[in-house]
Amino acid sequence: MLKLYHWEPNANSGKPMLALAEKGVEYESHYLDLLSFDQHQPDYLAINPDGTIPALVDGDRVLTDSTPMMEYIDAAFDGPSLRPADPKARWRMRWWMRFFDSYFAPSLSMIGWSVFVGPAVRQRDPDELRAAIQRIPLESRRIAWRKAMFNEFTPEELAESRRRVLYATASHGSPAIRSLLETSTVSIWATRCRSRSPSTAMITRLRASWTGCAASQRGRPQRRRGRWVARRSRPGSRRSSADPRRWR
Ligand SMILES: N[C@@H](CCC(=O)N[C@@H](CS)C(=O)NCC(=O)O)C(=O)O
Repeated sequence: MLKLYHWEPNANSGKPMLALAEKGVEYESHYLDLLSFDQHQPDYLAINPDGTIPALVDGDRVLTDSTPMMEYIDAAFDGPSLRPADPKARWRMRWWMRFFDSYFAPSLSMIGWSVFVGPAVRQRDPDELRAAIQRIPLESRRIAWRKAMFNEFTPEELAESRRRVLYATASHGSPAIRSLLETSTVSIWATRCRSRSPSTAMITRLRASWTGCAASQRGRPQRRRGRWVARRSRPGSRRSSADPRRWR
């Protein structure tokens, strides 16, 4: 069965999760806790040596990078087509994904690292954090984690990220972007996503399986026997076709 190694259903992990939900494809979910650095552990690096999430395993093929991963999911499996057939609309789809991956997402991500990821881990033992940084395979990620952990993003870096996020999401971008935003704003897109039942059902199910875990961490997915499983699974089981809570 298809295996997806992922974090929460947001950002890069959310992309294949939404595509799989829309296609109605079952998969085995392997949750990695990004804040526990599961993605830098040897058993996951054996799957994706970059140590980033998500990774999709289909037979003997490991697929990384969430955007081509979504295109793969759409092309490889039955179900509703997720990409437009019209060449101009397909160009626009790819334009958006490229814009998102190369411009918008890194900026949004820096803000996320600064206001959420960094503060979430910063109170831990600094030696433990430095050791965690040493285990990160990609230099660019070692730098990003160090800046997040030790609050080292400069005001200039953060200001530029905020400017880019505003430019990408507000309606006062360049004329070219404005013309795209008029018909395809991020908010219209998000609203459409939320109104689609397969996507909403996926997110609702996921959140429900972790309800009440924020304060106590109880019910939080955890690594067990080297596998990423939902804590509420039957002992020894993973989310799979044998599991009544399988994700479809
Ligand atoms: N280009 C990759 C980027 C993946 C990526 O940056 N994932 C983030 C989570 S959204 C990650 O793994 N962060 C943890 C880390 O770098 O240690 C993709 O699109 O999948």
